[in-house]
Amino acid sequence: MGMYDPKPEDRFTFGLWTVGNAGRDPFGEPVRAPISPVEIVHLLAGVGAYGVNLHDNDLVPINATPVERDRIVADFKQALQETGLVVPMATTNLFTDPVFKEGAFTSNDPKVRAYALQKTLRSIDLGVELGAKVYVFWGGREGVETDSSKSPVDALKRMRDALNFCCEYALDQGYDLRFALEAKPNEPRSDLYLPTTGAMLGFIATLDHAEMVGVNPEVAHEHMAGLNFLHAVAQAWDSGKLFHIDLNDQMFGRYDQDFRFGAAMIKQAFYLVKFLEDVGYQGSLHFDAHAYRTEGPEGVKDFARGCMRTYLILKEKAARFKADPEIQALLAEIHAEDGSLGWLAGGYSAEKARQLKDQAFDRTAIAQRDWRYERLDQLTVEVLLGVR
Ligand code: GLT
Ligand code: MN
Ligand code: MN
Repeated sequence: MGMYDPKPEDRFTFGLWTVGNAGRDPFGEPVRAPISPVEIVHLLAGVGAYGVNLHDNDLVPINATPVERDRIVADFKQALQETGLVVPMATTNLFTDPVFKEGAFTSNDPKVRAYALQKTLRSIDLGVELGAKVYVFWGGREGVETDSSKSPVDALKRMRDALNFCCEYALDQGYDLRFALEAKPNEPRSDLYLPTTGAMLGFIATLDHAEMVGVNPEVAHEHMAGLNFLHAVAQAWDSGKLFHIDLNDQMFGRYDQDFRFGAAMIKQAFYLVKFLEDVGYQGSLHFDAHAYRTEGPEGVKDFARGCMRTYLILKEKAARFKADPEIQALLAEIHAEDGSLGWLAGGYSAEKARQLKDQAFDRTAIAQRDWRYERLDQLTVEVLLGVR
């Protein structure tokens, strides 16, 4: 077993839709033969993944009869049993079918909103039946091309009503389930509501059961918005809301790329892995990406192995960063404090405010400080480039 080979305790998961992606894009037909959910489970077990996640319709086609549904689910469960793979997360497809072209929970049509809710309740049942503990909401069609079509405030109210309903349902059923909201700025709509992880965090605070709702940040989605993914993840962590994470890669300013983890912006991927390992994030490490359209069945495995391998390599680089004496000496210097302002710690008091207003600061002397971040960053790059 090589040091970068994935083990179950690494908690690496893939969606059925990721390794199962057939390579259709807006300009071209699929390039790979479809793989059945049972085959995907075996493929993932073969490359060393821990779990598999799914939308309702990745497993059960939208037109399946109840009898067909039960047979499909039974076959899938058997594959899970044979391989030891688990289903930590499930979600609803509220974006593929034409019924959702104008939105799902936020649609102007009450029938569409009710159908979206019905589909979600059924899909929650399916997810729980398969063992999922996290349920993701990605509102792929919750947005607009033209803002003359609906009020964004109404859209938020509808979204809130739907999530409150789902929370109550899960509680009513006694499900051990937490919800994770996934933001994306655009695609497939021109503008999606709640476009960033930060927006989701603000919205969650307005829900009736905020305690059971967190976020599922995705690298590509924050990068599409030109944002620093690490900072989004850190805010989610700080709020106790990092329930799940979607790992992939994406260049800024491009189409929705969903690249293999670490394929595009390696330094950002490094800081992310370092953060997740440093804080001790214990949730799934889910790869929401797909193989290049140039790839066949072997390339799909290369893609899946590559995601996990890069994570483990970056984890090892993070350990190297921490063990590097020169980096640590620089960091010690950067973070050193002389303790002279210790009296200011621990929050406000009238006395502290008075004392602070009287404190003399030698701005010129303070500004003399030389931070050495050029050296620090170069050392970081050298760790990544494998020369330290
Ligand atoms: C879709 C999307 C992803 C979401 C998935 C969950 S499906 O592929 O691009 O980012 O996480 O609905
Ligand atoms: Mn995603
Ligand atoms: Mn995505």
